[in-house]
Amino acid sequence: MIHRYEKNPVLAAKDIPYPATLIFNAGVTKYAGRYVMVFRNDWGDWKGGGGPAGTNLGVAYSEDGMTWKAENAPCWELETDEIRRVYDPRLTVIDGSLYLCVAVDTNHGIRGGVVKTEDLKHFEILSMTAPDNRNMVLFPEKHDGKIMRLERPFPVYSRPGNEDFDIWFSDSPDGCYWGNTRLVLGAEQVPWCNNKIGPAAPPIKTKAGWLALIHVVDTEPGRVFEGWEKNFVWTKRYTMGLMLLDTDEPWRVIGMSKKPVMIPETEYELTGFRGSVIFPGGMILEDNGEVKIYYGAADTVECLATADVDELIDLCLT
Ligand code: BMA
Repeated sequence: MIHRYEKNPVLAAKDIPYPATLIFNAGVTKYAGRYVMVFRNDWGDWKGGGGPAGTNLGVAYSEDGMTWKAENAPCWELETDEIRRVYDPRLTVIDGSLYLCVAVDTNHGIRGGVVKTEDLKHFEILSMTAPDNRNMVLFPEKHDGKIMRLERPFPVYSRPGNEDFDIWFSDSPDGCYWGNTRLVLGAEQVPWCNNKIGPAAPPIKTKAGWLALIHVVDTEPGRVFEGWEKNFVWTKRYTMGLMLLDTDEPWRVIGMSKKPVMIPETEYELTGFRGSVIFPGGMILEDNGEVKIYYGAADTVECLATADVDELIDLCLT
């Protein structure tokens, strides 16, 4: 039902005309007549087990969503006395304006940033959540005049298990002030999850409701995956799931895939900085009903898969 693009990955370090090592977890949308991708670039000697020299965001453009060309320089690198880096961008166009949600590592925790840009050169941070929160995505339409988002705070003291992190909803009149916060989906509601879940790509509007990708994490005692980090044993598997949200009350789940929609299987998903990771960040619905899904694979390269929108909806409802 999900078809991996035969020329995967669509973007990798070799395609980037500046220092680049891990190219992954991109946001993708259509903006100003083109496909636009903003990707995460962790550069430095990762394969030797060293740490990152830095993380920046880069931009690539495409005419068909399959063949991408990166710009000559990174588009955004944010480092201040307090902020260490921005990463894992998700893109949404609302009323003709381009927004990014980013994860922001700070000296006092991980925060979710909502950012507006017109040209992908200048970035205005509209708001940042309190820590810890990330994996935020915006809906492409306002509801009752409000911008809507899904987000994934990560409470460490108050959940009984190990990283039982859930998906939440909130909305805002302006992108600055957020409220109306509601639980959308608990990690325990996803049958194949025994760790955490998070929003993946910004939802797309369908006749059946808002179709939203999620990432779902599972672990098993003794199961270890490929990883490049020295002195760190990587044990988590990241799979892809789907949920369907009510059109008028988008915090209400009306359907969900009962099994993973995509599991790491190919060499480029199993092998890399962190093997067995599929981390979707972009989803585009084409006029003919094809859905393009963009995902980071093994935290190392950016990949594409396609599916039929009606089949994805069926997966949520059966
Ligand atoms: C999450 C984030 C993502 C990453 C994933 C798998 O916690 O750090 O950026 O892709 O882990 O390593």
